[in-house]
Amino acid sequence: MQNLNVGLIGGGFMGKAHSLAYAAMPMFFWPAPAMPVRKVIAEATDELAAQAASRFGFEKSTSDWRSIIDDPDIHVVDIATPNHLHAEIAIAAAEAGKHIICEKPLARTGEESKAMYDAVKNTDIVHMVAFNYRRTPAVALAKKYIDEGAIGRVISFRGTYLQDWSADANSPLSWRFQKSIAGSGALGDIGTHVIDMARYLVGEFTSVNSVMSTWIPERPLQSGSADSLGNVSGGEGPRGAVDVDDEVLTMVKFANGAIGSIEATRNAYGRNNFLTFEIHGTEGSIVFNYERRDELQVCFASDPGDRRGFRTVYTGPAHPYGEGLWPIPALGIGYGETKIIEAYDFFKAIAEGGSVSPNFADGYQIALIDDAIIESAESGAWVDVPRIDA
Ligand code: NAI
Ligand code: SOE
Repeated sequence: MQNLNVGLIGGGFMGKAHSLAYAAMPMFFWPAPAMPVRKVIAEATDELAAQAASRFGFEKSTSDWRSIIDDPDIHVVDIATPNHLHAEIAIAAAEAGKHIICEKPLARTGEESKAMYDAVKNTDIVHMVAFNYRRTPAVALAKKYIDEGAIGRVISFRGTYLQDWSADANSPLSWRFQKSIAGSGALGDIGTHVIDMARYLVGEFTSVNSVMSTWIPERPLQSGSADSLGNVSGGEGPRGAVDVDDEVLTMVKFANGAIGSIEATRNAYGRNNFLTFEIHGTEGSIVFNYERRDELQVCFASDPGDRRGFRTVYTGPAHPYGEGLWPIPALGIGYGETKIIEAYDFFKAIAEGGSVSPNFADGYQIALIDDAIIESAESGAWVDVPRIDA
C-alpha cells in the first residue's frame, strides 16, 4: 500500500474536516487504497500554521503555500482556503503535476473555473471538487434507485438548501458575503451543493430562470482570519457592505426533459442544514433531507393502491459505502463520514490510476450554471446554460 503525502492549504472549518478524513479513512475503509500522510499544512501566518499542524496532526507547517507546490515529496495538494485562492493554487499545483482536491465551489466564476479545468485536462492528475453531500449513503442510494429505473423516468426535481446562520443582521461580515473573495453568496456557497445533487441524480441543465435577493446589505466587520459563521455580535463597531446574494431561487429545465426548482438561503430561521430534494418519476418518488441523513423516503406506483405511500429506508451495511461504515443500519453517520468517504474515493482514484466525480469538469459546469442563474436574475429572462466540452 503506497503512502501519499498531503499538503493541505487552509486550516479552518474544512482544514479540520479534511484532516479528520485523512486520519480516519484507513480506519473505516480497510485495506485503504493508499495511506494519506499528513505532511505539511499551510495557513495565513506562521503562528496559525504551527497551531494547525499540532492540532490536525501534520508533520510540518508553513505560511507560504507555494512551498507545498515546490516540494517534490508532496503528492496531493488539498485546497481548503476561501474561494478566491482556489484558482491560483490549483493551477500552480497542476503545473507541478500534483493530484488536487479542491473545496467547493471550484472558483468564483465560470472563467476562473475554466482556467482550472484547462490546467488539469489532458493530464494524469486526479482532480476532485469537494461536493461531499452526494457521498451521503442515502443520496448514493437514491442514485441507485434512479439508475435501476425504480421510479421510472424522472420528471421533476425540487431541491433546497436552507440555513439560518446569517439570518441575524448582526451576524458578521464573513468572507462569504464579499464578492471579491466568495464570487457569489448563497448561490455559490450552498446552492452549488444542490446543483451538484441535481446533476448527479437527474442530469445536465439546459436553461434556468432565476431570482436573487440580498436581504441584509451590511454587516459588522469580523476580526481574525477564521470565519465566525454566524457568531452574532452586539452589532457595535464598523460595518461593511454585502455585495452578494442572500437568497436564490431558480427554475430549471433539464436536458432529459425533466423540470425543477432550486432554492438556497442562509436566512431561513429554524432551518439548519436543510439540504433536501424531492424527485418525482413516472413510477415513484424519492425524498431526502440531510437533517435526517440516514433515511431515504421512497414511494412506488407499483405498490397496491391501498398500501401506497412513503416508506423509510435506513441506510446501513447493505447500502453504498456500507462496507466501511457502521455495522448496523441507523447507527448514524455524520458530516465527518461524508468527508471520509470523499477521501476514500479520491485516494482510490489515485491508487488505481483512474478518475473521480465530481471533478474539475463538474465544478466548471456548475460554475457555468451559476453564471447563467446570475444572468437570469439580472435580466428576468430564461438563460441557456452552455455545456462544456469534457
Ligand atoms: P474558513 O474561513 O473556516 O477557513 C479558511 C482558512 O484558510 C482560514 O483559517 C484562513 O486563515 C486560511 N487561509 C486564508 N488565506 C490563506 C493563505 N494564503 N494560505 C493558507 N491559508 C490561508 O473557511 P472554510 O469554511 O474552511 O471554507 C474553506 C473552503 O471550503 C471554501 O471554499 C468553502 O466554500 C468550502 N467549504 C466547503 C464545505 C463543504 O461542505 N464541502 C463546508 C465549508 C466550507
Ligand atoms: C456555510 O453556509 C457552509 O459552511 C457552506 O460553506 C458549506 O458548503 C456547507 O456544507 C455548510 O455550510
